[in-house]
Amino acid sequence: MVTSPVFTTTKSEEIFAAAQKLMPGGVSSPVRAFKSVGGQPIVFDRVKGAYIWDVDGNQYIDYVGTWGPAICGHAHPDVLAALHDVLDKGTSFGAPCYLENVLAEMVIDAVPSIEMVRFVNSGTEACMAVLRLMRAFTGRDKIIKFEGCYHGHADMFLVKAGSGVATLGLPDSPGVPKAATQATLTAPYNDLEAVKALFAENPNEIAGVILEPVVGNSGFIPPDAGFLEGLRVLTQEHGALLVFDEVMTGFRIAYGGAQERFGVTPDLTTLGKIIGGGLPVGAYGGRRDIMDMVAPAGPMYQAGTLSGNPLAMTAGIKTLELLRQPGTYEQLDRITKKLAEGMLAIAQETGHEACGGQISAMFGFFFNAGPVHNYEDAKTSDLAKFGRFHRGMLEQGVYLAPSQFEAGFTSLAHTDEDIDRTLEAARTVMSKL
Ligand code: KE4
Repeated sequence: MVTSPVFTTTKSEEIFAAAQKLMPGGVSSPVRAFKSVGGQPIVFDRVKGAYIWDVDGNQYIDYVGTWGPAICGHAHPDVLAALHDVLDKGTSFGAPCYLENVLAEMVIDAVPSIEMVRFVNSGTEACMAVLRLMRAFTGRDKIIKFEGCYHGHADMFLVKAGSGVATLGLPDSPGVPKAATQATLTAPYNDLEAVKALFAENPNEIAGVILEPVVGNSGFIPPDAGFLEGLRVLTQEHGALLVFDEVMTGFRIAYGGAQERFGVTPDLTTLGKIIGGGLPVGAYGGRRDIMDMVAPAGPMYQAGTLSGNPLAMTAGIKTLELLRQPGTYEQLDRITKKLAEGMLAIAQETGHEACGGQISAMFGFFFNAGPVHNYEDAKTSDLAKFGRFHRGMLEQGVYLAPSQFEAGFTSLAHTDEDIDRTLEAARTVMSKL
């Protein structure tokens, strides 16, 4: 582990200052601006395995993994080699390509709910499309989402959303017309009674319920025992669809996603991140009778110029091939458990209230006595302390998600030494927080 003798971010500062004149906030996505943790956003130069190098030459152990896709480690040699092999055949066809069949078959084989799948270019697109499909299939308009869950930035979902919306403390984004969100009902996560009440108040009007089966966008919040099962029963009782947004959890919580791990099969699932292996991909899929409504098989329209492009398919195929190797998820669970348990133990030893945990390669903790069952609980965390902790860890060569309302991600590239080094850094920082 080498960080520059004196932690300097001079080049990051120069580049970021120029970026702010060119792009709103200097970034291509808000959370990258470090608004909620303060300090100088880090400009990356290159990534490899579990590590990042910034433009000032500082090296970091990375627990963001480009927000999930780098689960096999950044710039995995097998993924890069596979891309090199197909690059000369072209980057986009805008026409059927055998590689789409290959990745589709892998997704269908892996994810319990998916009998047919449509590829798109981001998680946002996948969630937009699945919302339209829920409404098209049921003939109903209203949906239920959960406070603090994030399903991309489409208008209908920017209601008490998580991730960057929560990070920036935005009530609901300006520019979203009331008409776009008046059919979006919300309930606290893990609150089955609130969902029952919404169904009672809106009989035969709710197309479905969409949720993160393990929340990563309010910070890390797992489902309470019985919550997912309860939603499955409730939606069936009311002729509504159950949709798992597994853009973040898909192929991370288990090879078959949270639905495999928790044994609850939704009607529809959205995917993204990992299935693109670092290139832009999203997908939605589910029961064949529902997916048969999607154009041109059916009347529900959805399209995309770069959907299913050969490069993204190739990176996704190779990534899933690596993940389906025996022992993958045992390794991810072991290394992440060591990290999460170590962090909480150190917080306690150094006198800080903290709670959190991990499931497979997804983790998180709050500076909060806990327990944290939902977004309201998460918001009572000590955000200022999280900001100081984040800065301190950066200076120790550890890159954590720059927001209390994000989850952390490990990869197959993280070693025991990396975890030990991270915990040593956490002890140094927490003892001075
Ligand atoms: P994208 O449009 O960013 O590919 O996916 C949107 C999305 C949908 N559903 C879930 C559960 C998600 O976590 C996301 C995106 N996640 C954020 C991180 N919390 C992406 C990072 C960012 O917005 O910059």
